[in-house]
Amino acid sequence: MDVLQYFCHPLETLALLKLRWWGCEAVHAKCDMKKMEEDRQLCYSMLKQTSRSFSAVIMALESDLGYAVCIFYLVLRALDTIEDDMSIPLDVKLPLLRSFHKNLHIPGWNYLDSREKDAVVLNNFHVISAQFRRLAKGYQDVISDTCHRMAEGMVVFLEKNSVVDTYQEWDQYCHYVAGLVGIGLSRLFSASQLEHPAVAEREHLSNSMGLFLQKTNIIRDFHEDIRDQRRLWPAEVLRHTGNPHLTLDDLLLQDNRPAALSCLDELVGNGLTHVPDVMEYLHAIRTPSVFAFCAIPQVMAMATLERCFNNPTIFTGKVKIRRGESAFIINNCTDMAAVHELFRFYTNKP
Ligand code: D9A
Repeated sequence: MDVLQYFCHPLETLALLKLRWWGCEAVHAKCDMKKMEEDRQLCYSMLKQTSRSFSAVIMALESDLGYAVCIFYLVLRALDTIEDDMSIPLDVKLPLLRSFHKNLHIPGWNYLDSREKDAVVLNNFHVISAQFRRLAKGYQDVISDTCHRMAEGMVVFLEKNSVVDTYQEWDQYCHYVAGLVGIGLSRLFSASQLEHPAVAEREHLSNSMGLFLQKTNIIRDFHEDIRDQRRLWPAEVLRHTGNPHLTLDDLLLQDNRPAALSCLDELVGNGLTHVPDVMEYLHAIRTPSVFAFCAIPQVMAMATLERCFNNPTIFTGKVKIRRGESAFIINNCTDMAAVHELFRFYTNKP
């Protein structure tokens, strides 16, 4: 554990201590676990298990919206786990995905054959779906419709061996696995009456909220994904290297580092094209807990993209932002001016 970072970045260390000891509004839980019925407690504990720093921000969401987002997150994690599980053969996976949204309405349905790290949400899916069926009808419709559209999209890409060729296909893939999540969440915000109906209507902005996060994850996780036989960078980027024989796997080779870095920087540039939409989306959010919930992941992604830019570590290992940096971002995503400041900081970082 390189302790040095705590001395080199005193503000971040302060933020870490502040978050650890005093917390902040953005992560101030609005629900008391102790008084909660058992199944609800189990859902919140699965949320903590499956999302690193994000569960606290979800638990800070007010009223029944917080629990609807908790269930939405767990249901999406279950869908994701089926899509990512390379041990599930395609002739089992495709029908599983196609009928996934129906299982939300089948008492007792769960899936016990996954060995993935988040298999807990599939093993206990019967608990999650029982809680889902107790949500307000408006929330249920958004969650099941979103799952249906996402699963249909995942099937399209799995049927063509998950090859992402052009930038247009990259946007399509990211729309299915992340853009639809942004659109679904905006519909939950409006259904809760905490946000204006226009937030749900402007689907293009909600889609960009998903694409900025998903493209950042795909850029950051290149080394790990290639190792796991997932090729999610658009092959079109290779065509700009002038070497027609280059494959995505070749980008890991030391000899191809200059070509690899130019591909990396081009994709970071493509990811940044979504920032104006992200700003316009956040500008329309009125409820402080919803604002923090939406802004924190976007600023984290911006910090991650800055760290990925022209960074050879992308091709040898894992790139991530410091824990202190995450804490600083969680403590300071309070309003639009602060978010503007943070985006300006990362944009202008030497
Ligand atoms: C989100 Cl309900 C995600 N994804 C995230 C997390 O943020 C988005 C999955 C399920 C839900 C929400 C998110 C948050 C707020 C508003 C949003 C939104 O739209 C309006 O989604 C677009 O990454 C996953 C997708 C990108 C596929 C949608 C943030 C999150 N961060 C991880 C860190 C990481 O590196 O994954 O989960 C974490 O903190 O554990």
